[in-house]
Amino acid sequence: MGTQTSYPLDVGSIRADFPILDRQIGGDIENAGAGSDGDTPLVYLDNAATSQTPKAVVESLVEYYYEYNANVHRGIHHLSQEASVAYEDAHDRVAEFIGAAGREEIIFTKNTTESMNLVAYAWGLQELGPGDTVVLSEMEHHASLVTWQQIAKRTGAEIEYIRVDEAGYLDMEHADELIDDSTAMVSVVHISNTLGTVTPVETLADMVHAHDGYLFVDGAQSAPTQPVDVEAMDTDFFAFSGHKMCGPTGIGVLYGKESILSSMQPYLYGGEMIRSVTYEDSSWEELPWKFEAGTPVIAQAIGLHAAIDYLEDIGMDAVRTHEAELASYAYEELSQFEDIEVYGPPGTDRGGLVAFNLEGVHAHDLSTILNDYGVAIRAGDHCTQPLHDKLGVPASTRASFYIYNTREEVDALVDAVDGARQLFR
Ligand code: 7TS
Repeated sequence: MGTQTSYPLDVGSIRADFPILDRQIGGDIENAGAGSDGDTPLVYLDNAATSQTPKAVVESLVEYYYEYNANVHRGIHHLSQEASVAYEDAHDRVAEFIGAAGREEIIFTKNTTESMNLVAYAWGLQELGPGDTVVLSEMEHHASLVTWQQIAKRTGAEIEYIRVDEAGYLDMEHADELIDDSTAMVSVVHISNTLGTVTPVETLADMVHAHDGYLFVDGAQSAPTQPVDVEAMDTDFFAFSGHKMCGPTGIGVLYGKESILSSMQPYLYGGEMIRSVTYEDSSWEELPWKFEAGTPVIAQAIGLHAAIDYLEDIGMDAVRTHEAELASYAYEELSQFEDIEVYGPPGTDRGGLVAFNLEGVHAHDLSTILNDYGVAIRAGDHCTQPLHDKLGVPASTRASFYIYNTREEVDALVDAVDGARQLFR
């Protein structure tokens, strides 16, 4: 196995920013309690589910709570002013990070799932009806698939699925057939969290705009791992989660083109999102506040700002190169075993994750053995049940990589998988 270590980024110093990576863990999942230690070094390969948090982000949260914790927008006092400025700055920072025009196009939500529900409810319920289609792909996460299914049921719209071919690529000829004048929305995952496939979203934007429909790109796996430019992509909506990109849990982002967001009704009603209220009626605040009802995710937004600073300091191009190298190395190494099936396209033009199955062994059993080796991966359907049905398996095992992972950790994964193979044979 190769152990050559030339990285596009300084993994050694990055790892020092993540104290959790020094943990030694125990093999006994059933009896694991918080902080329970063992003697096996942690190999954390579950980054597509959630990434670890660097000191700089934790410190930004501590600073907020210790020094300027206050509610935003309403206080005329000093702390509220500081918190408000930091909260608004976080919108600006996110806008800059993804190439949006400004803070009016950046709405903070709880996560990618809520960003999708916001558009599905606020735009979908208002705009969709019988005769309209919503075009998804066969590799959508449930966050998109389930949400659009429900909105379609309520509005009489129809869902259509763009095929994923044998190799794991989106069938763009099929996309061209499906997208027509009835298409009101194309909602696709940017990088599949199961196959690692990268969707050609620019082409889909052209296709759907030619028919006056909209494009929603699920960036949950792309925003953390590669440079994103929503204007170059020409997408109408884009969503992602802070917790998959070194940020805290509890914050997601919805980007929307200002012209579309302006015409949409609010999703949640209450304080903070109104301009004026009488006993008879109410009017709405400007963007993005119209969509941020109630006390917003202040600490989380400050944490996300720090996470973006951290990632951009490393450089998103370097993050992408690192991810692609580790994923293609893992893909090649795992493919060498004749009893292992690896899913999704090979090569480096893919996301930083690899899903696979060991013949005759359930993914959950495999993951239990891997845990004995200290290797943390995800086993299950990864919220892509219909895609697993299509692959003909109930579940898969998935290793996903991030900035602090090394080739040695890929070797540890492959050794552990090999150990499991011997055990089960
Ligand atoms: N879309 C994609 C492509 C995802 O990978 C996920 C989370 C979501 C949407 C939803 O994100 P959330 O932050 O709202 O939960 N994916 C995974 C995963 O693959 N394992 O755990 C969560």
